[in-house]
Amino acid sequence: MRIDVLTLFPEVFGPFLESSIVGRAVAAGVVSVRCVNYRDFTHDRHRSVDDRPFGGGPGMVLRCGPVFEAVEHLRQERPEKPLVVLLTPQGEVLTQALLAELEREPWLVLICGHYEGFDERIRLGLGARQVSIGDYVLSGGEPAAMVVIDGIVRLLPGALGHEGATGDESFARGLLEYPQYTRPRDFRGMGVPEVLLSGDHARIEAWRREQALARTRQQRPDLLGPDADTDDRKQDCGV
Ligand code: 6GU
Repeated sequence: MRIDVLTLFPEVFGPFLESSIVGRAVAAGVVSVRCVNYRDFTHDRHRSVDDRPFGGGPGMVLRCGPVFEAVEHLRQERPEKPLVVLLTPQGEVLTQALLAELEREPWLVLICGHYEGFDERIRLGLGARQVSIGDYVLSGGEPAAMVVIDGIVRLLPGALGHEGATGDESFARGLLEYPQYTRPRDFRGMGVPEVLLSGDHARIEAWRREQALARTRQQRPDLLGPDADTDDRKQDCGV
């Protein structure tokens, strides 16, 4: 998979792209990520990427020119069309389902915004999909682009090293994860649930399902939907 990131701050992606799962996937050629500074596609003396909004009001708006030219520059390199994603708090909120959809794209161009927003013609003219990472406002789209890249890369075949692991995650099934323990059995007086030491796989499986559901009910009842307490719904969740 190929991901191009259009950003005014390419330097903030360095350590992120070199570390952990993402770093390994990049090194292994599972994904290729390139950062392009769209300020390089300005033609004025001040290299300006923003301007005041028509109609007045506070803040500045990202101009069309540099962003269009940067995307056109990238598109010259390949015959296919990339999926263009604008990172903006106005977008569709990112979920595991959306990550799974994006993972199937061979080529993504992620555009990080700044200032008060994008000129609307960027979205319209580039046919871009808008994505937000949650209901809060960041000063720029770069952290959101890293969230999207991390979430996609770990789904790519060959990225995690233990295939099949991601499909089994409880988020993929609409539930939070069950509690996990590792050695030692006693840590400062805190023990481990007996069932996990029992070696009884059926009991362990049942306990984990029960814990995942109880946790989801307590922390994120919204994931269970409005009928969370009915037996039907429990069956839908696979518990
Ligand atoms: Cl994608 N960008 C910005 N600037 N703020 C956000 C966001 C994106 N998602 C949530 N807040």
